[in-house]
Amino acid sequence: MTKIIDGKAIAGQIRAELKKEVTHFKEEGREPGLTVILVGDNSASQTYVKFKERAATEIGIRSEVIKKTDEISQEELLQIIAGLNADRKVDGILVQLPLPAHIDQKVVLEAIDPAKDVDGFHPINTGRLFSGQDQERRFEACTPLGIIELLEREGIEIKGKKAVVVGRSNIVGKPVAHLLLERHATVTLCHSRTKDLARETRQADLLIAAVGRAQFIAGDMVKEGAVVIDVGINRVDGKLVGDVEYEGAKARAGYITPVPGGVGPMTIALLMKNTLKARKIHGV
Ligand code: L34
Repeated sequence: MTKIIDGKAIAGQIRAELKKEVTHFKEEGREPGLTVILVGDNSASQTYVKFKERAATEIGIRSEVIKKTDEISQEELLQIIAGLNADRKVDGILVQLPLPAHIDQKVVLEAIDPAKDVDGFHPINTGRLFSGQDQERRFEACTPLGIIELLEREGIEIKGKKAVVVGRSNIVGKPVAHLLLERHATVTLCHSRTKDLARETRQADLLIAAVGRAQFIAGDMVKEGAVVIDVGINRVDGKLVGDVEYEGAKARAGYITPVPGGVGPMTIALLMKNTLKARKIHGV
C-alpha cells in the first residue's frame, strides 16, 4: 500500500507547535516579526504571500506585507530593505520571487542582512550550508527544509539511502541535495542535460522532483517502493499539478506527496520556524 504523505496536516501540526513557542517569546517581552515584500501583481505570488501572512498571524508572529507595484526602482527596493535591516522589531525579511525583469535579484537578495534572511537565499547562508558550517546561526531554504521535515515526521530514514534530486535550482535542487548529503544520503543531482534520466531515477530510494514542468516524471521512472517527493506546482487548465505523473507514480511508490497538499504548506510552516529561529538569535 502506498502511503500518501499529508503535508497539509503535518504543516498544521508544526504551526501548532510554533504557536506554543511564541508564547514564550511574548512573555520575554517581544514577539517574532516577519516582513514580506511583494513586488508586482503575479497572482501565484499574491496567494503564497497571503498564506505566509495568515500563518504568521495564526502563530502570533508580528507580520507585515509591503506591497509595491512593478514600477518600483531597484534603488527604492534597496532602501526599504536597508530600513528593515535596521529595524529591531523585524527578525525576518523575505522578498517574494520572482521580481520584475528590471530588478537584479542577486543584488536585492544580497542586501538582506544574513541574520534576517529567513529564506536562506543569501550567499552567506548558502555558503554556510554548502560547507557544513554554523548550523545554529545559518538559515536554510524553506522548501528544502520542509522536505526534510516531512521525511523525518513520517519516520523515513535518510541515512544510507540513494537520493536522486531532479532539478538544480538555487531555491530547491541545490540546497536539498546538501541537506540530504548532510544526513548521509548518497545524492545524485540531475538536470536538463542528464543523460538517460530514467536510468538515474529508477535507482532512487528517495526521488525529489523539482524541475517545474508538469508531470515530467512519468510513473515508470519510479522504483518500486520509492519515496517520491513532488515539489512542482504547475498550473494546467486552471488545475494545480506537480512535476510527477501522480497516478502512475503512486502505483509504484511506497510513499508519495500530493500536489496540492504536499510540499507547499510545508514551505510556509518552515518559514515560520525560521522566523522563530531568527527571533531566538536576535534576542529581545
Ligand atoms: N522569496 N520566493 C521567496 N521565497 C519562497 O519560499 C518562495 N516560494 C516559491 C515562489 N517564490 C518564493 C514560495 O513560497 C514557491 N512558494 C510556495 C509557497 C507555498 C505554496 C506554494 C509555493 C503553497 O502553499 N501551495 C499550496 C497550494 C497553493 C495554491 O492553492 O495555489 C499547496 O498545497 O501546494
